[in-house]
Amino acid sequence: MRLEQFLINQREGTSATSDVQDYAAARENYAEVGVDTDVAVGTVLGLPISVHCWQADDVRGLEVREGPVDSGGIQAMGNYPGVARTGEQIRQDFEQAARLIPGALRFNLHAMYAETGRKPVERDELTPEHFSTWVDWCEDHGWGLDFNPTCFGHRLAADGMTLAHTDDSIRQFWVRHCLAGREIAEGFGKRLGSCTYNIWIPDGSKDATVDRAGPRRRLIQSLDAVLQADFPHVIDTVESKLFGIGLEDYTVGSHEFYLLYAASRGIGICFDLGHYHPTESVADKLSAAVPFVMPILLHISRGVRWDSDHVPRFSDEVRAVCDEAVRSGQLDNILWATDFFDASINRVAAWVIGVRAVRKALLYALLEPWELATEAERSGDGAAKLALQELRAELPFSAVWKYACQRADVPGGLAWLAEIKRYEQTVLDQRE
Ligand code: RNT
Ligand code: ZN
Repeated sequence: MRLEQFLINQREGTSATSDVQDYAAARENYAEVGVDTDVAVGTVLGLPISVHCWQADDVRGLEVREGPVDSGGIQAMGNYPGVARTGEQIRQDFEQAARLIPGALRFNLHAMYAETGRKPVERDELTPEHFSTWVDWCEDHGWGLDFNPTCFGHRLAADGMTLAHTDDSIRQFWVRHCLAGREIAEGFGKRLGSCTYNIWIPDGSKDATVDRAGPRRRLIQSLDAVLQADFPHVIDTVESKLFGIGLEDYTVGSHEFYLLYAASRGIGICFDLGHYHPTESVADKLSAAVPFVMPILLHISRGVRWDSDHVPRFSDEVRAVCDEAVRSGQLDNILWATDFFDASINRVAAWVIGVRAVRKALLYALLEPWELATEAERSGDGAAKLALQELRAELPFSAVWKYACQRADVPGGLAWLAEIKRYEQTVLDQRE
């Protein structure tokens, strides 16, 4: 079958009666293994996923700069047409994506998406007014809003150091920026409930680092200064990283550094799926960290060979993280967010694929016959445990997913892709 015809068929879909019958049968199958599908669907649709704004424009931001665009710290690869260039276009694209993603959403904004009219505004002078359009828009759509300081892509970050900089005036600039950001986050939180404020910095060095302690001491000082004020509506988190391009030898904010910093200061931690050694399991970190550090913010990403920020899929890694989040009974202490930027494919489709994959993996986790498997594990019946894990792949998951999509009033199957194609032709292709 040709792709075009296939997509038309998908849009027309199966009959609603057969979907209802499929779900009824699936619900019985799952009940036999002790799983209540109605509860799982209700839970999964209620879990907010905070979707990053930066997939829309390849992490360019909206800053009005006097000089040339400053690069450094982060890079998106590809030049697929239709990239959003204004706040208006980002909002339009996300509204389109959101129509195709089931369940509760939040939006996740970086400071460099300030809308300052035509005026250049330095990052340490940003105020809540520069983001008022974003907050109003989120409120109108019933989405929460999260925030991040932008400590990259700036002339004062060009040498790869920000909050850990040796030059005190540069370090103070970034402290002021992060403080201004927290105040903005407090405004978002006050208005919409709460706001996660995640600090990631690129700081590191390329080779043969001889002073690893100094930058870490300075980072502690900077973070303490940033976190001093009490902002009750802000959930503070810090995000570690293994390395950056051009900063391969040393990362100031390493995993140990931030995990211990967060534990000692009573703030949250962010685990990004692309920020560890390729065989290291983020899933296993959840139950290890959560007794000491809460909440855990997850940046769901997909590294291919390295921290490449590919679009997440319903992959072993994502499923393992979701399984662990559910199994550990810690869903209340885990915040779900996405973080990827693929500029080589339709960017709205990238959002839809990535966020649907996370939601799908969460539903898959909620449908695990976990009670039976733990009974097998506790009684030492390893074979039964393994067999139950295998049985998951034989249960009618797709009928439940389809039902969840229906309940959320978004298309199941690939019907959404036809929508994206239409949007590409009518909107994205018209952009220069
Ligand atoms: C970078 C971190 C960070 C960024 C965003 C843009 O490696 O993952 O989360 O992707 O802040
Ligand atoms: Zn991240």
